[in-house]
Amino acid sequence: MDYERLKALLDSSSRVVITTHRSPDGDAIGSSLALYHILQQNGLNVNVIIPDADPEFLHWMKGHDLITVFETQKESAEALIEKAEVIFCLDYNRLDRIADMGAAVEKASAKTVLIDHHIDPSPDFDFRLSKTTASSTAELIFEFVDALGWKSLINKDVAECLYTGIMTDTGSFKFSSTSAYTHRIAAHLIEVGLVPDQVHNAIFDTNSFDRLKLVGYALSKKFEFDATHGVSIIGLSLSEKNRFKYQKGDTEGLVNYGLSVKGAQMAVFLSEELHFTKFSFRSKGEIDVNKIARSFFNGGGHKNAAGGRLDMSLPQSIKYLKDVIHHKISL
Ligand SMILES: [Mn+2]
Repeated sequence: MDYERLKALLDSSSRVVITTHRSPDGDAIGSSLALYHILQQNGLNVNVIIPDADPEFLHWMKGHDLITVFETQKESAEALIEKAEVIFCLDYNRLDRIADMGAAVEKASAKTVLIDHHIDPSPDFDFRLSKTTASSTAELIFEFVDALGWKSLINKDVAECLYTGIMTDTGSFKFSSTSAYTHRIAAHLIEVGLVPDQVHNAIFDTNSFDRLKLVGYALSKKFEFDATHGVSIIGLSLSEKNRFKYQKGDTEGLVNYGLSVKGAQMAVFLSEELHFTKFSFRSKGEIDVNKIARSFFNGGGHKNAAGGRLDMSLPQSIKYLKDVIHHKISL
């Protein structure tokens, strides 16, 4: 990342758009809003645009009410993208991953800035801060803000956004991507006024009764463990989700239960939608689910956490998944 050149560009620009990936998670929203507050404090006209709505447990973050949703506010989103001079792309690294919104960004005349920690970034960005070793994009936003000399602008609101990103992407500081630097950032965020348990409660202790029943149902009725291969599979159909009044985010983290079984090396969660099924993969150690998701499930992500999607029903998807596990990969 050429910080000098980027700083000059930001100094001479006024309109900035921040974008992130589809089905935005804590890191996507936390990183976007943190950067939003920092750039706004620098006098820029900033808009955050997300491809589709994010789960309710993220809505408390400061600035959230100003986010534009591409799917439901297409015209205004496209106008903002078209007029932007700089477009930030956070927590994803290929424009084709964000469908229609990616096409709009590609068409725009703005310079693009990638800040991301996923494997294999596309070269089509004007500036890139891409580190696969970073725990989260939020961690990279901190690094970016620090490098530009704006660390003193990180106030409590910004700290809450960054902490949310780091905490959710590290499984509360437990994944192997958590480094000494990750903890140093957390320490700094606490020093500027962040209260960790407040953020933790806002993210994790807001379960609806229906959500917990859905999780209980998934674990007791829809959970298979293949001890031979060390694979956990949990799949929910669309009608099952509807039965428990499914809301976006309700199945977040379910895949981690699969990986917590003794002897599990890989866990897969399948969630059926109207015309396709979404896959979440988690693995331990050397098992590379990014590669598996890329090769067989139209997806990708990180070595130990990835996603994918197939135009199949849940039963077809489970059958296909088992065929891959039994015949196409070695576990
Ligand atoms: Mn992330």
